[in-house]
Amino acid sequence: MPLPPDARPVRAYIGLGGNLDQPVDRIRLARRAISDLEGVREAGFSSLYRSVPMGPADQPDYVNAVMAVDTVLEPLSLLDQLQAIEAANGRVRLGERWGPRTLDLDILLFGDAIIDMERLRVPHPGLCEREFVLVPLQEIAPGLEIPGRGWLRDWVSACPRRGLDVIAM
Ligand code: ROI
Repeated sequence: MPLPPDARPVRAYIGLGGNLDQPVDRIRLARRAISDLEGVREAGFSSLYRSVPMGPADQPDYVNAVMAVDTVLEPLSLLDQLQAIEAANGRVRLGERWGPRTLDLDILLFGDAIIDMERLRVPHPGLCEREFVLVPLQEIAPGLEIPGRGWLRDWVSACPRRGLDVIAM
C-alpha cells in the first residue's frame, strides 16, 4: 500500500520459499499479500528459483524468491503480518526438522538493524549459507552490505552451488 507522504521507511528484505501444494502460485499470492499490507510498499522482487532442498533429501524441490520492501512497520509488527500470511496459506510443519512446508516468509534484513530476540534474529541466521537466499538477494540488491557480515557478493562467491535454476520471472 502507499506509504504516508512524510514516512521514513526502512528497506527490508523478505525470503519466500515453499515446496508443497503449488509453491509458485503461493509465492505469487504471498507477494500480493505483502504488497497490500498497510505500511509496506514493494521495492523489488527477484525471479522465482527452483532449488534443491536443504535438509532431508526426500522432499520436493523448493521454489524460492526474495522481495524488497520499504516499510514503516516495526520489525516485530512485520513479523506478525508475515506469520498471518503464512497461516492463511495453510502453513503446516510436518514435524520433521527442515521438512517440507507450504510457505515460509523470513525477514532476512531490516535496514542496517542487528536484532537478536527470541522471536526474531536479523540478519537471518541462515542467510550467508543459503544459495537459495543469497542468489535471489544479489539479483535485486547487488551492492548490498550485510550488517555485521560484510559484502553480499563475497558470500555469494563463497557459497557452494547445490542446485538453483531460474524458473520464472
Ligand atoms: N531448502 C530450500 N532449497 N529452500 C528453502 O526455502 C528451504 N527452507 C527451509 C529448509 C527446510 C531449511 N530447506 C530449504 O526451511
